[in-house]
Amino acid sequence: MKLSKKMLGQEQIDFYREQGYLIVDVLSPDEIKNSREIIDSLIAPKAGKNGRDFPKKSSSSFQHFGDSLDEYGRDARHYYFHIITATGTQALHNLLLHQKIQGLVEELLGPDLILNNFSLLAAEPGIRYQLGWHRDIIQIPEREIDERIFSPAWFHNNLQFNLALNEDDCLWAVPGSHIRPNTPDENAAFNGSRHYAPIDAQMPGGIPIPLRPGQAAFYNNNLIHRGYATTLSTPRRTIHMGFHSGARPPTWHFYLLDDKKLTPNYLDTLAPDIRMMMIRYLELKRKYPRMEDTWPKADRPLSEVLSR
Ligand SMILES: O=C(O)CCC(=O)C(=O)O
Repeated sequence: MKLSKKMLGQEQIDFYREQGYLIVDVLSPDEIKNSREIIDSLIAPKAGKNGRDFPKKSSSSFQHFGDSLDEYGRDARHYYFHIITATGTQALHNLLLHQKIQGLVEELLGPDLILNNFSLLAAEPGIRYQLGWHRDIIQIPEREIDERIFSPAWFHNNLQFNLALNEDDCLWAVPGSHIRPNTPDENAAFNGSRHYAPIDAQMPGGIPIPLRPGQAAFYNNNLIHRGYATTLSTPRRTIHMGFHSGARPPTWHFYLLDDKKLTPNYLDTLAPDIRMMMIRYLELKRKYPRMEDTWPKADRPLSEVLSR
């Protein structure tokens, strides 16, 4: 499925390993226009023209539950849609088979990609978006977070990326933080939480990762990162995807995709390649049914989790 030619130089791969993120030009102008039109047909008619037109003020939603497409624009907030099984989104499935995307993810992560997240991040101009600084370890109970997963010894079998269809400067990150535990200053900013820092926390070393239309920021989601914009000036239309390599056991992110929605009726609506992708997901879910087994336990060697 991927291009046979390598797309990344060693310098870019080293940058990704050391800094935890990498920005790459991915989509052509036609692909950007096409995806934007599909998304606008799904959500724009229901949105206010401008953040001030929204009926009520509200901050961002809790991303992991996901919003429903037909609710877009009800509140003055940023929306997070899980779109793989949402009605009417099939026209966007070409992005799941995009050769350059597949090739880049394989070069950064490994072979035999399994999708675990296909979402849309959207908001209108005028919206304030504030998601606290975090690592994507929300699924792990705070007392079970083992800092060995923030080290080069841990192969983090997950990669996620933001693919911007408009200018997007909402993603922020602390480069290099994915392979080391929090510093004392970062712990102070987290203010006692091992999940989310308070919304107004100043995170030392945090930088914006701005994207132009068509660019993707690939990132290791053990990185300390956040979504943040004081006031959006451009509509946010960003595709967000996560993969892991089927060559190794999955991480807790694998369970973000709701397999209960992958019913035989739903699978029948899919093009053959996408159906196969979902069937591979279901097969792996049968092999690794329990999310709680995916993170190391403090009293056990890392190899026990890695060699499952
Ligand atoms: O780009 C964003 O809004 C941040 C997304 C994020 O923090 C996440 O998916 O974990």
